[in-house]
Amino acid sequence: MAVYDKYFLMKENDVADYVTAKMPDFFKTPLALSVKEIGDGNLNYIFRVVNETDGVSLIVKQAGYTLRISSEMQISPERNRVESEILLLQKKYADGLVPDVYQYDTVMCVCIMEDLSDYQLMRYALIEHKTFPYFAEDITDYMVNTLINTTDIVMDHKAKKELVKRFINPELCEITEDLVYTEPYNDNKKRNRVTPENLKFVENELYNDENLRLEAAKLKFEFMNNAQALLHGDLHTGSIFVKEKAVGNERLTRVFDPEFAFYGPIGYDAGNVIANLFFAWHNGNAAGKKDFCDWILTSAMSVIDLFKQKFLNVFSKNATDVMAKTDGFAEYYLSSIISDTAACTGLELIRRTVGMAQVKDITSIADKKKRIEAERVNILCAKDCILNRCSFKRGQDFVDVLHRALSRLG
Ligand code: SR1
Ligand code: MG
Repeated sequence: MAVYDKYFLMKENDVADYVTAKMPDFFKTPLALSVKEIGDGNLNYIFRVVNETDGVSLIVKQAGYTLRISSEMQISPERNRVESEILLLQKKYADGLVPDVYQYDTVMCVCIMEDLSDYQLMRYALIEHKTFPYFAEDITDYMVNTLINTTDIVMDHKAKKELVKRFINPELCEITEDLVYTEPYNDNKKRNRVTPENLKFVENELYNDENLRLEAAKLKFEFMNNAQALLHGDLHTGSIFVKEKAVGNERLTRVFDPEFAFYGPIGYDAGNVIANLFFAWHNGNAAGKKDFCDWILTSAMSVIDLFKQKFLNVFSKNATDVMAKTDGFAEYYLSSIISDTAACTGLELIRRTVGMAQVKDITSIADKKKRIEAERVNILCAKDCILNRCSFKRGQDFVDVLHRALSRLG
């Protein structure tokens, strides 16, 4: 039997042997393992392994040296270790909201984890215009518990610095620094993908707007230097599973894929959630799904308002830092998170509209005119979020900004 003491990138027909060697007691005999590669993300290979005898299954996730999205992009597969350790840590803070990790292997860069195939990827569910009434509750539980509990507000400062060190994640951060905080404002690596009919609009509104570029530059250095909390780092709707009906007391929302995790500004995670709800709104709007669009906006508003409410609760229960407990500090700290959230909503809206990694919610809008308009609204809305970030205080402000952009386009 192979010992797997040297890395190689597995193909479907390598995985059954690997799993049998690594987890000999997981499956009952007789073994009839079927393996299918089901990944459709930008980076890794995901194998679903099912024992056809009784339907018991698991997921094998392996990182390669090059990315799926581009063989020219090389990144250490060590990201698999980051992801596995983060999921184990997050289970402590947000049990039931992340997949269980069974084991990980730092030689083969593999994580073996719970199969969540009875859930649906949230982005795809939203493209089918399904609604999830519990989403705002669940995602704010996840955000508040994983974020504030890893800050200096709650943690012993030396223990927190150990986590900063352990999850420094420079290569994955560099992708974000390039794709989110740099290229959308100048196309310096010529990797942007702009819809031809919007080229002039993008040049005027993004590439030639010096004021916007200055604000994006300030935010980039905030991202790189504000080690506030242990972020998910890529909290879009393609990193979230959802289902409509729970079995037993399971949660309807599960957050996975935290390989971009590092210590950064909390608003980065929160802004990703809001922007990706807006993408789904555009998809629903283009299809004339009014109820769906209303639900999206109500959810975006609730995400902000519930986050604020829960944040203050956890703060008052868990804060340990003596100075942080000073009257008024929690509100001051939270208000800067909400401004960062507005800014990061804007950054995500822009980068998914003109950058290298786009989202199906927008690219699958078949009506050309509607897609062009959706892209323009994203850009106008994003600029408002970035340039006026300090005026964002509550959920309603995040709904108003989308309406302002829609009315500016006429
Ligand atoms: C090169 S990776 C492109 C994008 O995919 C990931 O999900 C991140 O969002 C990253 O920016
Ligand atoms: Mg991902």
